[in-house]
Amino acid sequence: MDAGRFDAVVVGAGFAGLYALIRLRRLGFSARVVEAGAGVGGTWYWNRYPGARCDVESVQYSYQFDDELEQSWNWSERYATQPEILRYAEHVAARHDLKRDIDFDTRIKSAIWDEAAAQWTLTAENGRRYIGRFVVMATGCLSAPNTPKLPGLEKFAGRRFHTGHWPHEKVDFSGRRVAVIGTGSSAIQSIPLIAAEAKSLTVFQRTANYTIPAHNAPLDPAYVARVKSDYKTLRRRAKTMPSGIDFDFSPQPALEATPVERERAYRERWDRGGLIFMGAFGDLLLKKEANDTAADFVRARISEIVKDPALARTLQPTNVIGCKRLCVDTGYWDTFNKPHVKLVDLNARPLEGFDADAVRAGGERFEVDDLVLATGFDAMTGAMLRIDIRGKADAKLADKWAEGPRSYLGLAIAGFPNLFTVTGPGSPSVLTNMLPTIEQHVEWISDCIAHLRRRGLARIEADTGAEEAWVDHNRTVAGTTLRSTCSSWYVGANIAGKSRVFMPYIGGFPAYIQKCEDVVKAGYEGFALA
Ligand code: N01
Repeated sequence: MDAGRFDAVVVGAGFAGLYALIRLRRLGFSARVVEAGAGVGGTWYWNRYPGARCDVESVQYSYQFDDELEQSWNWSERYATQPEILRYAEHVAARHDLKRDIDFDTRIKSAIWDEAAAQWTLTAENGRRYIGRFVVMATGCLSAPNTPKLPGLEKFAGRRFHTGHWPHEKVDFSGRRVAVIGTGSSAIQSIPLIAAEAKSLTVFQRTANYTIPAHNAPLDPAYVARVKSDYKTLRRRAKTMPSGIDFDFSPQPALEATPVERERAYRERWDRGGLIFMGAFGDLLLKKEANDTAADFVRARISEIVKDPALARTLQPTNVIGCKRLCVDTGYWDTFNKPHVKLVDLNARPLEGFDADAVRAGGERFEVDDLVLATGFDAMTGAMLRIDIRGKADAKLADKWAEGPRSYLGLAIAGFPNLFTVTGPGSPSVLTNMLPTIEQHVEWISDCIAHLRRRGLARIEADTGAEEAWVDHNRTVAGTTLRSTCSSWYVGANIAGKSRVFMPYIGGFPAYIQKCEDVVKAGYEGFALA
């Protein structure tokens, strides 16, 4: 069943896919977006678990390409909830009349390059075939849910949920005995709300995690008016920050401050709330001794909040703070003071299996009605590799990436001509505010396709040498920070058998933008154009 022939086929209708469609249309290209879900929004379409919200402040987690949208849209809270972000995505789709060029409920299963015709054929699970001169993979970084192989999971007969693939209708936990497996961001956001409803909650923790209070609140209209009166300056400042977030970052090394100064700085940021905590000093992610001072501060807060000292100790993380993605919460630690909430440390009591009505760990049976898997994603590469992507000489992307992803700038892959990745591995992506990063990539990609048209060229491909050099550079930069040192999804450690490679580019958004611009100025250096 032929869906048609397009200048570009875009896979995914999250924020990246929506903006790609807008840009390609504006440049006069024919484009089709193919989306597995029944609506737009990508990660915000799927992650509907209780408490899901963005940990980047709402005035910054928004598009900046559309001045009128920026002025007219009103976020209600400091950190937007999933339903509000989804409404925003829907609003953008309606405002730019995008849905007429999106095929929903259509999951792409393969993408095959035809060298002679210089085009891609994408085939969906429902049999629809799309021909595109270019493919834009807007498949997201955290969009392939990970259900680990837990022993005997299939025996569990109660209700089972995954935070990354949550039902559309409200899940009612009242009167139920609930188990949550995992203590990452999704668990930390959902646990307080599940606990508020459930008869009992048992949390199964493998690695204790750091979280900073959000201090979420309705947005002050005077603050919003100030932001809107000079949005451009805020956006410009944000682009000078490694994270792409207008952020109060102190370059002062923690180890040069006195203990009193450090305590004051951490306290002030803890009271303000959010990811900004890690901006207290410049060396927190560079030196273990510096990092320890911030980690000690958070461990002390856990001891203060959690009444039972033994429980507090089990909840205290021992690894580097900020090595795994820092979490932002509302009432997480305090939830463990509730008499109906229990913590099971899987290190002391390993997970043994499941019965129809129970989780078994450390020789004990924990009877539950509902099981919530907050076990994360096959990050950065999972969504791409769940598609059978074949480039020149029928080479499989899965083979090329068997030892970890290899990509030039996280934008293009040698051997896979005319295929672009938005926020792909090797780009700043998940280490930044995703919205500006997505916009920068989509603009680079669409400008590139327009450049090829102007020059009458049909094909672009990353050079193997340039890709190699970029992968090496990524590895070198990653090696300078503590972030590459722990078992996180950044390095693929959460997926059995996945190669351990630090996947996002950690050199910072400004350096990355500069590199992308230099490549263009030098005539698409590192690419072969034909
Ligand atoms: O997933 P995670 P997530 N047995 O991978 C545990 C973004 N996000 O969905 O740490 C037992 O962080 C695992 O344990 P361990 C954000 O970037 C953003 O929470 O591997 N446990 C861990 O505790 C975030 O980082 C927001 O030892 C197992 C948990 O499951 C990313 O998405 C909100 C296990 C998985 O945590 C992923 O977050 C939510 C096993 N076999 C998510 N396998 C915002 O605020 C895994 N675990 C924007």
